[in-house]
Amino acid sequence: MDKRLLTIQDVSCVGQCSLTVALPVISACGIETAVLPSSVLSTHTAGFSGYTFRDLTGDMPAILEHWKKEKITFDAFYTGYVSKAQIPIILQIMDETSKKDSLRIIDPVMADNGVLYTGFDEDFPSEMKKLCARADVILPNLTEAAFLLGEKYAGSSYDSSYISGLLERLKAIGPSYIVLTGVSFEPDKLGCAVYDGKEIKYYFNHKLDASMHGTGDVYASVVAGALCRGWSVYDAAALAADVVVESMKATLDDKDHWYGVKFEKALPYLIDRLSLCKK
Ligand code: PXL
Repeated sequence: MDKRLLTIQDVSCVGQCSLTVALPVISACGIETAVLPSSVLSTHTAGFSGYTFRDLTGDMPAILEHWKKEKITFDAFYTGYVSKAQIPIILQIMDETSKKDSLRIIDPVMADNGVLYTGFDEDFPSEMKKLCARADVILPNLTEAAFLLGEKYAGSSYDSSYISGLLERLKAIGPSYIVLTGVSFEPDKLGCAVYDGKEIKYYFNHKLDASMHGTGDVYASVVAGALCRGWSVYDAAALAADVVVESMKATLDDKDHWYGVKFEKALPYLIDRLSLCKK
C-alpha cells in the first residue's frame, strides 16, 4: 500500500526551507505528502529582517477535528519548525490520526552553531524534548542535541567518546533511533552518527568549505521520504547526506545565493539513487 506522510512545519514563502523543501523532496521520493503549516512567514528568520509571521496554532484543533470526521489517517509524521504551544497539539494529532504503527520522525528544529534560532526562548528545548520522547527517529544537530539535554554546546572540540555519550543520553529521552548530524572528527570530513541503542554507525562525506541555510530541512526530508520507502535508518541517513552534498555543490558557485541551498538541482540525483534500490 502506498504511504501517506503528514509534515508539520512552517511555510517560509521565500528561503528554500521547511515546507517548501519537504513537499517537493518527499513527493520526489514517491510519497504522498500532506501538510499542516505551523506558521506562514514572508521569509525564514536567518539573515532576513522585517519578515512577517502568522502563527497558525489556532487553526490546528479544527483541522484535526475535520480529519477525524473524514477518518483521515497517516502512515508517517515528520515535524520540523514548530512553536512551544503547538507541541501538545502535535502530540494529539499524532495520537488521533495515526495508524497502528505509524512512523514518527521529529527534527527538533530550534538551533545551530551553539545558539537558539530567533524567536525560540529558553523553555523551548524542554517542550521539544517531550515530542522527541514519543519519536521513532529524531534528527538533532550537535547544538540541538546539547539543548535537548540541557548541556553546554561542545563547539568543535570533542571526540568519539563525547558523541557516544551524547547518543546514549539522547536515547534515554525515548526515541528508537537517533540521527545526529554535523559530526566531524577530521577537518575535511563531515557526517552523521546513527544510533539504535546498540550500535553507532557513522557516515562521512568530504567537507565542503561552506555552510548553507536549509540543509537540515533537505536532510530530514530525504530521511523521511526514504524511510517511508522502507529504507533502513542508516541507509536513509547516508542518502540524505549525499543529497545535501549534491545540493550544496549546485549552490557553491553562486555567491549571490546566500539565503538557501539549491536542492531543486539535486532532485534528479535523489530520484536516480532511489530508483537504483528495488524497494
Ligand atoms: O531551516 C530551519 C528553519 C525553518 N523555518 C524558519 C527558520 C528556520 C531557520 O532559521 O527561520 C522560519
